[in-house]
Amino acid sequence: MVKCHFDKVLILKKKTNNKNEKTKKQEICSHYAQQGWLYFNGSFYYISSITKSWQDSRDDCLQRGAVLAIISNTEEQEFIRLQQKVMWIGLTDRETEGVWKWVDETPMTASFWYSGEPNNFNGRNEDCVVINHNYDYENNWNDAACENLNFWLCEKDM
Ligand code: MAN
Ligand code: CA
Repeated sequence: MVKCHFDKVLILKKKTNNKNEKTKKQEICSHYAQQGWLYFNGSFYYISSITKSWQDSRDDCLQRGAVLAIISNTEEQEFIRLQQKVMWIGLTDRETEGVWKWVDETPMTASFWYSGEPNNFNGRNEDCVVINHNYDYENNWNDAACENLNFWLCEKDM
């Protein structure tokens, strides 16, 4: 069975839970790990091996019972950029230009734009966000045309 490395908060929670609860969590974790999902800080992440448009990527995540990744803090951004892959995440301003919203309708609070982004490059309409290839930088988001084909990242809460 694949063991999952839980963060401190979960370990503390587990101590107060009964044994069944503990085993259940480990089983869920093992199940997802076997299907190639990565575990980080209370969520599972799925990195696609093919490329799709932003909307098709979004639909794929929904079919997996997940959403395109929602990045809430620096630790999560760090974990994601360390995957070293150009991937769609669940952020868009396609409803209202310049108003960035996550796919769960929450407004963008923390942001990690690469230098010069977002820029609607060359007057193109770039309404969807990818983790770009500047993995060495803490800030590496880029706004890109939603029709572009990219790998994508799904996220599912444990
Ligand atoms: C490409 C695209 C743009 C991006 C620029 C940065 O043209 O990925 O979205 O802003 O590169 O130079
Ligand atoms: Ca851009």
